[in-house]
Amino acid sequence: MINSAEVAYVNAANEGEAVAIATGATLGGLGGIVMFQNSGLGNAVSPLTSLNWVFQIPVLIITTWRGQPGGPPDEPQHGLMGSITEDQLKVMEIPFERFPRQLKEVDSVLRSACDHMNQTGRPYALVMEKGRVAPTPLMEREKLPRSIGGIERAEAVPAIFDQDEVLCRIQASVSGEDIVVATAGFTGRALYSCGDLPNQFYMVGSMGCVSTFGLGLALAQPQKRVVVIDGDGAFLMRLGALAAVGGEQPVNLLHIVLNNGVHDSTGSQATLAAHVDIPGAAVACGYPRAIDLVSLDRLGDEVCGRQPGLRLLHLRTQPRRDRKLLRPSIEPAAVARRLQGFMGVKGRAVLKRRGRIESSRQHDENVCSEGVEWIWRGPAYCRYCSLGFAFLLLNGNRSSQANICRMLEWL
Ligand SMILES: Cc1ncc(C[n+]2csc(CCOP(=O)(O)OP(=O)(O)O)c2C)c(N)n1
Repeated sequence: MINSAEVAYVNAANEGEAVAIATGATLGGLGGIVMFQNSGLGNAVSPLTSLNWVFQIPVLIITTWRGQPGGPPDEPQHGLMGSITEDQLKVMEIPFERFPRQLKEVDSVLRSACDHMNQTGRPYALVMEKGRVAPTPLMEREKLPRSIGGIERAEAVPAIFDQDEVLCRIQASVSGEDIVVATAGFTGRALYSCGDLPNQFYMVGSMGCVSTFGLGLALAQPQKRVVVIDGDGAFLMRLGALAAVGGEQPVNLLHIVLNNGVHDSTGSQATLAAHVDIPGAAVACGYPRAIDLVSLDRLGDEVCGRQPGLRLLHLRTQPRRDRKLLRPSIEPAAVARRLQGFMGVKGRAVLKRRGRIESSRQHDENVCSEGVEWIWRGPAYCRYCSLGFAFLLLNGNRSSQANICRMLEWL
């Protein structure tokens, strides 16, 4: 799968982030599959229980079975996890079966998986015993060039904004075509209070997964921009997410971090943000640009400007005075279906063969979304225009294309 040109393989630093990316991709219309060693099943529990289950967004999980009882001898660290792998899946209400032993079994296994995912909207797992797949050399993946951007530091003393004002400004500044995803706790509820819209997604749990979920959505929906609103506590909870997002550099993702220095939603305990350079961390993880914002007007400009290029906006906000925020009256699963309707995605589980190659072919008219002429030259991946596996060549010259695309990021 990692080598396949038909699969958009995304690397994650943590199994939970992998689940969140695949979940965003599934919601956006691609079939999300997650592969990991069973040692990492625990890392995936938060999104599996409070994102997939709640919003009814299925992913297919392929987990190895190290430490399988009765299986070949294994290392001590796999013993307990090996013996509880099946129970963990059962407790999370994730049906599973063994990973197929022979090619001829694959169709029926996938049929059971798809039937379950389509009927329930929830994940299905394949548990892979040792020796089920043959070793295969991995192809070298194209490496992204180091980011050429940088950090824009606040020249003035950073203002401390009111969260409601910030969220309502973001809502007013996005285009009607953008998708807005808000992190767990007060942020989603406050965005809902600014106005409930079909392009909005309120995370209710899976703290720390908002940017990776947004990454999956952004990859699945290259024509739309995804605006992710994060909290400092959530951002710090899964710092590995930065590396996953920075590794892909989706040009249609805008990551906004509202830093109030506390876990406001759960009693205002301090986060560790006071000694963390949030924009610096983003740029260190591959974000081309990160900005410390000191004015709401600049926020509006940044949000409504349609400059391509992954960027992070960092704002300081006050802990809330009004703590009696309404919870969305719309159920999470209905929010997910509504967003799918907004994106024109049908059905819940879309485990059909549709990867970036197909989505990039939407651009097969010699003009990329940024208006640059290009020539289809077979499968590869343009990092600059987020056109999926389209390898862009301008006048047959790869580097001039890359430069033009880079310039476009800065327009
Ligand atoms: C894995 C996980 N741990 C804890 C929680 C409970 N929780 C929900 S929101 C929240 C605080 C989030 O803090 P932050 O991101 O700084 O946002 P703020 O509450 O300040 O708006 C916590 C701890 C959760 N939903 N998931």
